[in-house]
Amino acid sequence: MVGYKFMGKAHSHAYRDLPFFFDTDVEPVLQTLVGRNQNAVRLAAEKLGWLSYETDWRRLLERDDIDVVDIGTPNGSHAEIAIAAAKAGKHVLCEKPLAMNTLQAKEMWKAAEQAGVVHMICHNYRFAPAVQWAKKLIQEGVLGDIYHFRAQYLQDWIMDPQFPLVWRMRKEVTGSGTLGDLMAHSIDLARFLVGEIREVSGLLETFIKTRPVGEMSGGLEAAASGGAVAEVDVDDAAAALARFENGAVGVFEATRFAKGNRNGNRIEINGSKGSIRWEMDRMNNLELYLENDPLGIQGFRSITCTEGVHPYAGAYWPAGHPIGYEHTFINLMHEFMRGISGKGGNPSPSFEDGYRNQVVLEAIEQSATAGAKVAITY
Ligand code: 4PW
Repeated sequence: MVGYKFMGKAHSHAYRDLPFFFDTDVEPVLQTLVGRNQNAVRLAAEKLGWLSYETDWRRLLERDDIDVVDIGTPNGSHAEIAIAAAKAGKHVLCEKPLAMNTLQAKEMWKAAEQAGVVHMICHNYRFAPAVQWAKKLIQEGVLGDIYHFRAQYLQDWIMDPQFPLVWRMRKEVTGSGTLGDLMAHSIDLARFLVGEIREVSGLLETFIKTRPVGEMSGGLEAAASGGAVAEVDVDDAAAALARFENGAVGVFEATRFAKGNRNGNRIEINGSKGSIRWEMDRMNNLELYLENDPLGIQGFRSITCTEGVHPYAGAYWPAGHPIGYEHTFINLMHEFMRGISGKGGNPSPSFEDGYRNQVVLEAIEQSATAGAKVAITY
């Protein structure tokens, strides 16, 4: 695993807990954790349960005892690590967004395919049982024809103008701001639940133009490093309108400036026969409205997706006992391990999904710059 902060912790935990809940032919061994700062990576390796640590990811590639490379680094280094790992015959899991641009993303996908390794991008939210259940209902036609997809991904952690300019706000390291960090998840949910997007109109805004330079100090906390101030060159907020190939329309909103919304990841889908709503704050619940319910008792019902029948839910606790954010990663890693064990082909979301997602992100950016809608071609 390369990287040991927020995502490094989430992934390490998922690998450790995976065999606890799922029977699997392939069991993860937490072999080596990689980070540039020797002291910090040593401490992280101890805390997160890794057998050893390294300061250069390239050393992993020569080793026969490494089968998988998991990339939880800032976005700018994803492509180099993933391509080298795939060429060395390692299966690769990579954090989102897959790359800095579509060119890199395609190279990553092609390199993984050509090497014949298993590849996945870490869009964990689609692994909430309620989201998987929504997919099943849509596939079975329960909602009828889909007209609308609506998504909001709202956070508020950088609203203080003194909040430092960390890597998530530096274009050369991150590619984009809320667009790639947050809206990428909504695009993944849209593609998973509704289908491919064929056209977008985008809008990007940066509210705070300069910030003191600093580093992440924890999950989403930061510390300023000296008095320097620098320009913010990524978006603080992003919005997009979309047309899907199946005729549905989409409205997407992502921001780090929605006071009170800590990790407000929400979707609503409206079809000819019903609607669904899901939000991360109540991740085990799926709201469902069906037009065929008898008059007088029609309304959104809240399905608690903690029964054995709900995807992944049965692997954890007896019916009715909820799971959380960390379990979305465990479910994803379970699919990754199944892929490695040769079951069910390459799992989704794959690097191809990451590439297609990146195409949409790039089109939104182009549209925002040009002030015109952009057609999507893959
Ligand atoms: O899933 C989210 C992200 O993609 C996380 O909750 C935080 O915000 C960390 O990065 C983004």
